[in-house]
Amino acid sequence: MNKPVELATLTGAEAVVEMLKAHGVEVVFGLCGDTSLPLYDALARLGSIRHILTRDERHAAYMADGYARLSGRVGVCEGPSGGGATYILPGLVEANESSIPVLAINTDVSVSSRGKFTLTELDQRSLMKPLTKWNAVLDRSADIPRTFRKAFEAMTTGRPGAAHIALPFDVQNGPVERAEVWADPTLGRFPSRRVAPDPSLVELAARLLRKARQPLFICGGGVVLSGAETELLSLAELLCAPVATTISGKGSVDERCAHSVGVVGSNGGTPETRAIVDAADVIVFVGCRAGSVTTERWRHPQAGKARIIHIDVDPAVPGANYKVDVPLVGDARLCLSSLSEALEGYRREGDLSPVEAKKRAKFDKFEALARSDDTPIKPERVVFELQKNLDGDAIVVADPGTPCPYLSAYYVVKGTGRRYFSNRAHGALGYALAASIGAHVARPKVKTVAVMGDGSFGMCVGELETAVRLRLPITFVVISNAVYGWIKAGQKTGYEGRYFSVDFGVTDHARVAEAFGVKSWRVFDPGKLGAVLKEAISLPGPTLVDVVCQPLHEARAPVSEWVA
Ligand SMILES: Cc1ncc(C[n+]2csc(CCOP(=O)(O)OP(=O)(O)O)c2C)c(N)n1
Repeated sequence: MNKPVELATLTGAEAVVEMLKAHGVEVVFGLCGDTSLPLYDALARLGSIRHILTRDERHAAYMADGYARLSGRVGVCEGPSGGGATYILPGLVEANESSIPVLAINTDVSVSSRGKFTLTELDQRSLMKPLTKWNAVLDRSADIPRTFRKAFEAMTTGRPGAAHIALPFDVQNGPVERAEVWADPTLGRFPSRRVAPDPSLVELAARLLRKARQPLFICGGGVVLSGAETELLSLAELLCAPVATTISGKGSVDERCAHSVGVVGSNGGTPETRAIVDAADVIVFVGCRAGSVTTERWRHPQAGKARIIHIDVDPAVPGANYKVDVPLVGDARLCLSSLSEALEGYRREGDLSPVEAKKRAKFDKFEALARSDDTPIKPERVVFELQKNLDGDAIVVADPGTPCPYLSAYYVVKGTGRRYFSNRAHGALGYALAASIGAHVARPKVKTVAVMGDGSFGMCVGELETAVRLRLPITFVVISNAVYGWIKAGQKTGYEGRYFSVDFGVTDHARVAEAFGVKSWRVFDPGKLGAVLKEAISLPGPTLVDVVCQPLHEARAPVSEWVA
């Protein structure tokens, strides 16, 4: 029970709420528990922070992640001790590895109950340490203000990431001096406290770019995170350079523009986009880890074939995968604008028509399949009909399986900034539904769509209740094929079609969703898909379209090959 407190002091739980407010937090996603009762009472009494009750903590973290990606603010989620901590973990890991600032608070057993086999007791410090950018277990209520200040600073400066705070029951009830409750509100948004690159390295990079015959940008999530889209386009124009992206980098450049190559790599890239990478003699990676997927296991670009300039806010990234000619460590926006300044007076005469020709070839192949009336419905048709029926400002969230590679390759992002995303760090199935809820909360005026496989549906279906309870006008699209299709396709290409334990039973996802109160359709006929999507997208509440789709092992691979 909360004891009466003196005016100059707050309870620990009240101080937590005030510290969140001081950092500009407006919404918290989470799920209640015994150890969280003081925190819930403080949230109820102190008002102003909206609490979105979720149906499991994993999805609370995914919602916070989607919210952060769209709002530019720290996403906050919470859960109780024990299972609440182990369940919140997957979402925190994804956010941390994807450089998204998410703060998870798990309440905990009392400090005074530690080591007594107390129900739900767990070593939260050790559990979270390797998987977050920063974490702490509170032992005294007096430490609450500085612990929260440190968490926000860690999450939003440098490479953004996730933080975790364990908040014991008795710490929530102890006293905190009101005067200690203060914050720098700019740390509630990201990136905060941007850092500029070393000017001598900027000069070196500019010198290399002046000599480039065919420069190319490969942009990861860092461009959108930094809000560096304008600076990127100016530099690309100056150099007459094509701009390719990773999946997380979609939104770095308007994909309709002449500079845009689209997505490269083994999950969304095509032979045409690969050819553009292979043609470059100077590659500028921007906010991109040059990981296995983007580079098709470090084969495109081939080591030593192109000179490399690598821009990243994390000093550990340049040089991790390629011998780098110039590492530029700093905020992407500041690095790109410094490079433009260093290139003042220079303009490369170039020709983007080969890029245009490759893009045309890629989309010609796509459109031939997208217009097919074959059943089961081809994945290309789903992308095509979605593209036709969505406004350019819509937000699309894709799960792994069929959705991510097909949408990454062929869904054209019109405009810049975050309009399309997927969980590219760990690629856990069942992310998109919850992340779309967070995204919608952050940007309620635009249409949000989540596209998932039926494997993913099985892992997130419970949150349909949340969408119905909150009457969220999100459209969920299920690619229904009764198989873990991506893996079956891997068995086809890599193991001579020895299919093993990848097929599961058919579910009518529309009927399941109807039972939750979601207006739903099950579509077999490709000719009807467009009209159904149009209606589903236009309705004011949650809708679900279950599309009976061709499985990946029978489809034309959207990717150059399957690589692990
Ligand atoms: C939590 C989790 N477990 C396993 C995997 C490995 N995995 C990657 S894709 C995939 C199959 C996806 O199946 P589904 O969602 O039905 O989509 P489909 O590939 O059939 O379109 C699996 C099992 C994963 N990504 N995440």
